[in-house]
Amino acid sequence: MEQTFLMVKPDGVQRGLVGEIISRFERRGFKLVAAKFERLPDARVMEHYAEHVQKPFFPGLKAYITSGPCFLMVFAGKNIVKISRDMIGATNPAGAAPGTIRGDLALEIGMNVIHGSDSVETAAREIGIHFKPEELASYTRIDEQYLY
Ligand code: FUP
Repeated sequence: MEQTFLMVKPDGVQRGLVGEIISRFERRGFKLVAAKFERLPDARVMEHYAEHVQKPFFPGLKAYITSGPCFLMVFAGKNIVKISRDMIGATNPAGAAPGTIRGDLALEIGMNVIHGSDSVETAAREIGIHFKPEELASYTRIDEQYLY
């Protein structure tokens, strides 16, 4: 089954949104296969955001993402990469559709609550950056027969 990397950013953790966000993905039918709570080390931030390291917004992004603990997750399910990106909404919450996580819970691009992988290839890369293979659980959701 396809997997993706999702992360509640420090603003989401500090606003008490972790449960709400997990709940949206669980209720949609996706399976939580890994989760942990940690403050990201600088080296991991550089690796995760390698494509943005030279951008003018990177120093602010790095300060924000390391300002407190993040809640890191791997979720699995059919077409999860595309569907989770749709559920998260536009990068800039000002333009994110109502009903999306950012469209319902955020206002600013610099505090956009959640990260989600943008392709299947990126998801594999990001899961590998943040989780060891043995941290991913294997189990059956009791409602799987009603989802697929
Ligand atoms: P996304 O895939 O939605 O996380 O968006 P990007 O990879 O384009 O950007 C990563 C993070 O950088 C965003 F979540 C917010 C931040 N960012 C800014 O702060 N300013 C920008 O102009 C672009 C991105």
